[in-house]
Amino acid sequence: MKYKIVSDSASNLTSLAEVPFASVPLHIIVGEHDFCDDENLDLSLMQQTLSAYRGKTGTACPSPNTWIEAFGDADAVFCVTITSGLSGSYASAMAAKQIFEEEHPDRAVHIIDSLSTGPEMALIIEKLRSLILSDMEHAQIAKEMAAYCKRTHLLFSLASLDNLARNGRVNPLVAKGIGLLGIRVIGKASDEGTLQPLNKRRGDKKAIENLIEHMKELGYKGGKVIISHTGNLPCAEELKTRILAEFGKFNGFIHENRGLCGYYAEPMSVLLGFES
Ligand code: X90
Repeated sequence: MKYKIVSDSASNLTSLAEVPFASVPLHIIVGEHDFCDDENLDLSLMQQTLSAYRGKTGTACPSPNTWIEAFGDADAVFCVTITSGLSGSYASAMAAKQIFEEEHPDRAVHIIDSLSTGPEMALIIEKLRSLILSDMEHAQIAKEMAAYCKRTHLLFSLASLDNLARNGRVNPLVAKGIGLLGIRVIGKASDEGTLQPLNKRRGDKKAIENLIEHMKELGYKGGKVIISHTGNLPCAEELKTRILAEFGKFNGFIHENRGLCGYYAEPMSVLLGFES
């Protein structure tokens, strides 16, 4: 039986070891420029274009056809999307599943709404990968995944909420004043998959301490961690050091946000996915 994992580009992953994988790009639209969030995206060119541009910018989720192409000839597809609470990507994947399964009654598509983004999606994909490699049957994998997703979390420290507010993804009142004087909004992905602000802190040092407190509150006990950042490797490294000091280990990795997460988690922001 051929298995495949497919996610949209909000996962920040462009490849995966040992299990067939495809990333379906979202698009970042900056005036005339259409940045396709695939492995060829020039992140620094995108950020330069964004900071020089004064007009309206936005993003677009994949069409059902793009999803279907990515499903390919797999017998069982596991498809992980960015939260349905903030994007149409999940609805588009659901439409793709319906068409695909009608055309191929002997094949199955399991869609997982991450209710999150970035590093939490990457944790979900990593878990799928290990279950597929353990030769588990696909319906059983789907069950295991439903339980696993209850144990994964996303916290973030955002340096600006401008792009989120301008695109109607967060209340403009919450966005006010963030970005000035190094103010960070600390928050989490809510159970409904929306952005839930928790605290404000000035500077990365205080933001990191606050993130550690929230990790404890959410029941972190040394499970896997993935940190992603937008042009702020020092903060990601410092967070890793604090996790090591506080919990005795750092079981995970750091990587850079790609196009979609980098557009909304603006420069200097950090995202933190972990298991409880
Ligand atoms: O165009 C589209 O369909 C994509 C819209 C995506 C909107 C939200 C992206 C969030 C990226 C920002 C901070 C984390 C918030 C997480 C809440 C679930 C990262």
